[in-house]
Amino acid sequence: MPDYIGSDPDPGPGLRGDERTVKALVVGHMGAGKTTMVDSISEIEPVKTEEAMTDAGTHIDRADLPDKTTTTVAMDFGRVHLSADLVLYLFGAPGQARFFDILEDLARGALGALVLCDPRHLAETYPILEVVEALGLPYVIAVNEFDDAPRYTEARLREVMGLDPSTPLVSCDARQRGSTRDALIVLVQHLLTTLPEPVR
Ligand SMILES: Nc1nc2c(ncn2[C@@H]2O[C@H](COP(=O)(O)OP(=O)(O)O)[C@@H](O)[C@H]2O)c(=O)[nH]1
Ligand SMILES: [Mg+2]
Repeated sequence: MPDYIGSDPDPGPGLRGDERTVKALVVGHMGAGKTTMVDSISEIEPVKTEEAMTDAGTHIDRADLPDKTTTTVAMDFGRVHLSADLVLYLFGAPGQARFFDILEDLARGALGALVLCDPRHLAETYPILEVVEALGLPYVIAVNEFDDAPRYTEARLREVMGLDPSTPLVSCDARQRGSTRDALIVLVQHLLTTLPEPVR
């Protein structure tokens, strides 16, 4: 696949009428890097719905992220051209279990999902995988390689997350545009191989 994603960082906020659009989700547990990922790749100023985390939420949300002062309460939204006439709309969906109904709403019309996870909190990905699978969305796992996170072999990651051999697994640095682009290319390639041919 040609390296179109992100090749034109400034196509402007408007879209031409002849462009085709693909909707995909970026899902993952809280702190996995969803907002960071959408920020790193979007050609438009990403729409964020971050809210300051309140004391009331500290027992529910992750208390072990002392530097994290905001959390996504509805979604992140970004846009990136996959090619001159193919546009990917990215919806970052909140990871906390109490927002799963939002995830289900966001999944309408989505062709697939990038499931982002932090290797320090692999177990937090299970409930998200359950929802993504229940929604019937094809997905790719992207392990966000945080600096101080353990580096597992692919075999170990697959075993721990119980991944089907056909599910692509990539590692990425969500802060890096090129790395995010590579992960999204794997997702789109996966969608091309899993989605049925369009009816003519
Ligand atoms: N070192 C490192 N930090 C990251 C990476 N991705 C995200 N972060 C940081 O991890 C924190 C949580 O990321 P965020 O995008 O808000 O997670 P979200 O809850 O999934 O939207 C933020 O402070 C990010 O700056 C990464 O790849 N490497
Ligand atoms: Mg977020």
